[in-house]
Amino acid sequence: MERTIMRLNRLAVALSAFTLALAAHAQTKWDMATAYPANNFHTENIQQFANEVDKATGGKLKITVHANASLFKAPEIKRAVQGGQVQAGEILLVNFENENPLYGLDGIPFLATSYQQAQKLYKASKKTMDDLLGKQGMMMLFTVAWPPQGIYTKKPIESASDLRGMKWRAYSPATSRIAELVGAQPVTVQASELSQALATGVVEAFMTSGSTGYDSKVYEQLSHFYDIQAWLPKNAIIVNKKAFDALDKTTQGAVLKAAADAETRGWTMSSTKNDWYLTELKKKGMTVHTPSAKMQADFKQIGNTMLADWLKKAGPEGKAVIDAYSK
Ligand code: PCA
Repeated sequence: MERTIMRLNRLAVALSAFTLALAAHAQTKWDMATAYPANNFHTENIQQFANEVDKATGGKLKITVHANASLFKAPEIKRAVQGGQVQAGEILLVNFENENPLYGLDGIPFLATSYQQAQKLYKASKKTMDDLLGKQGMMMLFTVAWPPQGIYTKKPIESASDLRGMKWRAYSPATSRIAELVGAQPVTVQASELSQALATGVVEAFMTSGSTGYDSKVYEQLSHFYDIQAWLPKNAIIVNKKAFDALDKTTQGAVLKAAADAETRGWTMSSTKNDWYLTELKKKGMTVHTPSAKMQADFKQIGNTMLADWLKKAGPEGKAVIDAYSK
C-alpha cells in the first residue's frame, strides 16, 4: 500500500514536470523530497526556504516540499537527487557513513555536544563535504543540526550495562554500533516508521532528539529520557548539480541567498525548539533525567572507541578534519 502510494506520488511528480515542460519555459518546478513530518522544525524551515525562493524569483522557481518520506524513504533520497528523479532533497548525513566515513562525522558520540561545537565541526568539515557531494554531482545548499541526542528507555537505567539485551532502535550505522557496544539488539527503523515500531513493541530503547521523540509520540510507550547530549547530527539540503546549473544566474543567486538564511534560521530553530520539545515530553508524563556520572562515563568511553574506529576508517582526510576542529 505504502509502496503504491509512493509510486503514485512519483508518477504525479513526473507528470507535472512533463506538463510544465510543455507549458511555459518561464517557470521551473523542483520537487524536494524530505523524510520528516510536516510539523517538524526541519520541514517548516525547508518550507519557508521554498516560499522565500518563490517570492525572491517572482514565482520563476517553484519548489514543492514532499514531507514525511512520502516520495522516497530517508535512505533513498540521496540517490534520488543524484540520479535526478527529484531535483532536491533533505538527507540525514550520518545515514551514509558506510558509503564514506566523512558522512558519519557528526554522529560520533561526544565529539561535538553543543550547538557551538556542532557549528565548529560543520565549518571544519564543510569544504571536504562540499567536494565529496560535488564529485557525486550534487551540491549542499544548507545544513541544520538536530537537537542533542539523548537516550529513551522503558525502564530507568543507571549505566550503559542496563541497556544489555534491550531491543534498540537504530537510525544509522553509528547508532547500530552503539547497540553492539552496549550489548543491545539493534533494529534499524527510520523516523517515519518509529511510532509504529514503538506501538508494536519492536523497540524498547534508542537514542534520538527530543524532537523526534515528540514527533513519534514516544511518551505513549516509553517513560524515560536521559538528556546525555551525545552528538548533534545534521540534515543537509542537497540539490542535483545539473538542475542547479540549468537555472539562470539571478535565480541561482536567489536560491543561495534563501539557503544561507535558512541555515542561520534553522540552527536557531533547532535550539529554541529543543527546549520546547523537552517541556512537552515532560507535560506528556515523561521523566527527563540528567544521566548519572556512571552513565556519562560509559558513553564517553563508547565515544572514544568510536572516534578511534572512525579515524582508522577515515584516513588522512578524516584526520585533517578532526585536527581542524580541535584547533
Ligand atoms: N532524529 C532523527 C535523526 C536524529 C534525530 O534527532 C531520527 O531519530 O531518525
